Amino acid sequence: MRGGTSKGAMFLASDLPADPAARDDLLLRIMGTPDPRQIDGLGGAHPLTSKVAVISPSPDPDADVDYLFLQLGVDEAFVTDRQNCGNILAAVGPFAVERGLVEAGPDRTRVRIRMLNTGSLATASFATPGGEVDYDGDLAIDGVPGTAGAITLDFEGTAGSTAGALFPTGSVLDEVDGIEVTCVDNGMPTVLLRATDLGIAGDESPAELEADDAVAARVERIRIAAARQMGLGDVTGASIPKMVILSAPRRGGALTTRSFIPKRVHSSIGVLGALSVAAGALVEGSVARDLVAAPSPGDPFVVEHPTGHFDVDVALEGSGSGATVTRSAALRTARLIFDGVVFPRPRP
Ligand code: NQM
Repeated sequence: MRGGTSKGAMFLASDLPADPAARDDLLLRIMGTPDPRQIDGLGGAHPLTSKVAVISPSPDPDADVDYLFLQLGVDEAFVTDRQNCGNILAAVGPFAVERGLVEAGPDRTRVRIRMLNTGSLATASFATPGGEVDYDGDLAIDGVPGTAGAITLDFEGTAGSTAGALFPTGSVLDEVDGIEVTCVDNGMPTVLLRATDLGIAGDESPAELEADDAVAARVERIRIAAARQMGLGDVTGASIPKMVILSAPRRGGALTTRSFIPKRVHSSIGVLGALSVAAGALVEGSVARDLVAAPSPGDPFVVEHPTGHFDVDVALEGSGSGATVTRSAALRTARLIFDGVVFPRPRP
């Protein structure tokens, strides 16, 4: 399924081995990892298309289904549950209906999703006329051609869900490797930094940024150091925290962003990444203070990214590192692309 601006393989937990090592070995062979082209599997040769969701009925009375997100490497043989994915999340509600885990309503269906990677909750709501998921609609999201049916995602408990606090260093502004950063976790541990502090404009294309070895090395150095301050330990080889480079908005939004996730540069921005950017930029005194064009209360926070913009609805209460998140929501679309039997590559 496509979920937002990502694409992944969706599985019922009951169809996979219960043992995580056996499950991960199978998933690597299904997706064609390790191989830069993932030529012998379902993966699309980019981290954004090398994703898996594992879904099961939830034992939690607050949720209908459990969603475990797994990020697979492309050319490196790893499977990690250390990060969540809010784009693939958009496909979880429709998948739960398709597989009969949730009964669809006659017009719309709400699916409460426990996100096992972080323990936080999301409620997805989407059209199900006649009790069937309607993927069609008129919502365009940048990074995906055409339009599709809107899926609303409302989040609860995202603040600090991986790093323990919304501002995990205890401050909204820190200095790392000689430059100011803001470390924030509103569902995705994220380090915000200013493009000018890296000597770049901030609206470079993902390909230009990936080709700039000096910037990539500096960003990685800052990531490793900032992660320690965030209590994440040694993140060498880990896919969190994400690094988001900020500059002033170019097209009427709140900020321009370029996200290192963390090696490749995102062609748009993650959902939880964007919720974290908004929280970090809305708090007074963060690294975004002289860049952000903050929206009026009630208006969406418009995150500009390489292929357009992503509007999120984030509200904070309180100030400084004691601020709390009172609302986190976003609109996405998803699509069922293929339903069938996959034949994993045999073990070597
Ligand atoms: O932040 C990519 C994506 C993501 C994550 C990544 C995501 C999110 O866009 O919620 O969706 O940052 O690895 O798929």
